[in-house]
Amino acid sequence: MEYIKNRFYQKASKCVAEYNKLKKDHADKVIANVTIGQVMTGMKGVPSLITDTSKLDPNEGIRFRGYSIPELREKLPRLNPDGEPLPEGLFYLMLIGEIPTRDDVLNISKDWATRSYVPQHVFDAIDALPLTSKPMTQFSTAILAMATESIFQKAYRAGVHKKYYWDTTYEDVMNLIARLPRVAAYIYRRNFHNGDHIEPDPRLDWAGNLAHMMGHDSDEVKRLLRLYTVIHADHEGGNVSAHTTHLVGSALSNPYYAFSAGMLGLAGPLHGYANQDVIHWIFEMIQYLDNDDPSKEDIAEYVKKTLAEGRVIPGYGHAVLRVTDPRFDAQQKFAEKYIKDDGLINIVNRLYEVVPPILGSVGKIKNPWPNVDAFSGSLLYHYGITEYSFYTVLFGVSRALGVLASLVFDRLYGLPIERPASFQLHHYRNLANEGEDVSGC
Ligand code: CMX
Repeated sequence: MEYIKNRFYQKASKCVAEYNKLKKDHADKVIANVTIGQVMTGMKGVPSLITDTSKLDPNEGIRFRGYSIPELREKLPRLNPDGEPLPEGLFYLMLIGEIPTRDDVLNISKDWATRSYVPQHVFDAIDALPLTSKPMTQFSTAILAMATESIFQKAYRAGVHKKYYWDTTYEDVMNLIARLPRVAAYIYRRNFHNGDHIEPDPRLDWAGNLAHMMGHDSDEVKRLLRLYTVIHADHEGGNVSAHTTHLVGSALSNPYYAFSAGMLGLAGPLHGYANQDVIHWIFEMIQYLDNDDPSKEDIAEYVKKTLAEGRVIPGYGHAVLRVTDPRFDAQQKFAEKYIKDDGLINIVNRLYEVVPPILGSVGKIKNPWPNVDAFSGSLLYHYGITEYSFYTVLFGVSRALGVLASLVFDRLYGLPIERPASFQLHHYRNLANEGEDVSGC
């Protein structure tokens, strides 16, 4: 589908001109001050990245190329009038900046289907790991094993001019995205269905095929995975999975290396792993209370117990958001529309009433509201995908869309190797005029 690539190049070339002009004419313009507090809290709010695919507003949530999640659900093409938009359409939007036509979206589906072949050695690499290795270990390993296929790496070795790096990166990105559902489903079937694998159906869309290969072939699961892969696709550039992919990519590591590293960041409990932790924690609570329909009072008791143990409440809080995550809202609305009276979803809804006031009363927690992970597991669980240690892999399949679209931009802009400054603690101490260094740090 050369026309998608050409359209991207035509649109994005204008951005390259703008990037070059800013760099040339305004390099010395001061845009922010950095505080010691920001250094000590993970560089929160320090403007230092360029990411065109999406922007996160603390009080409104994510916008993909200016469109909120409700707007995307209305505007992006879908297969059936009452279905969910296809993630292919969101990818097009993030890459090209325009809402695609239905034909554009179907063409990407077809393109990805033709690119989806996964070499046998990737499956062999997965199979070489013990079944006790976590699904995210298997996922990241498989992506790394696929680096043998990198067209960018071959072109680089062959001495291609740097102005063409974006082109082979685009090819790697399209191939990698196309292959991820097959890899994810392989891990799922290996771990939870005795290695009884299901071949892809090239007539299906990307997310529909994922549901099919996982063995959850119903229209309901396909609809859910389309929603799921749209809302998890991107969250601007500073989150750990996006930033890691960008950072590793900035060394001109190939897209497989960069994305494999990004997935290891997603696997952390403060990031994507929270989607499995939420379900694990709820089951722990049910067991502790010996009650699978706990009252708000019971839940409050368990939330306080968790906090007293110095643990976090998974699915709550956010580094940027200061309101309920619109991705949580979208999933809650989906549940209201399609699901009647599910025990786990009832608990998730009750948690939403109980947790924020308790977290708010702690004082130090900047955002007491739920994030995307607070809801996602209960929906998957409802539809029979109960193996929650796998949930972060699904997050990862979706996250590929945003972070890899961004990697193509990185290469087109020719963004340099990333290299922030680090200092010893005493440097900050001196800047703060804290007097004599007695600690020796
Ligand atoms: N439960 C208990 N304590 C929490 C908390 C929560 N849900 N959220 C924040 N806090 C604590 C922090 O651990 C921190 O404590 P210390 O000062 O003792 O270190 C304090 O409140 C201040 O943190 P913050 O500035 O409000 O939040 P951060 O930006 O540091 O962290 C996040 C953000 C998401 C890591 C944090 O809210 C958290 O750990 N949440 C639970 C895990 C989770 O749901 N992660 C998924 C996020 C979405 C995603 O990436 O998928």
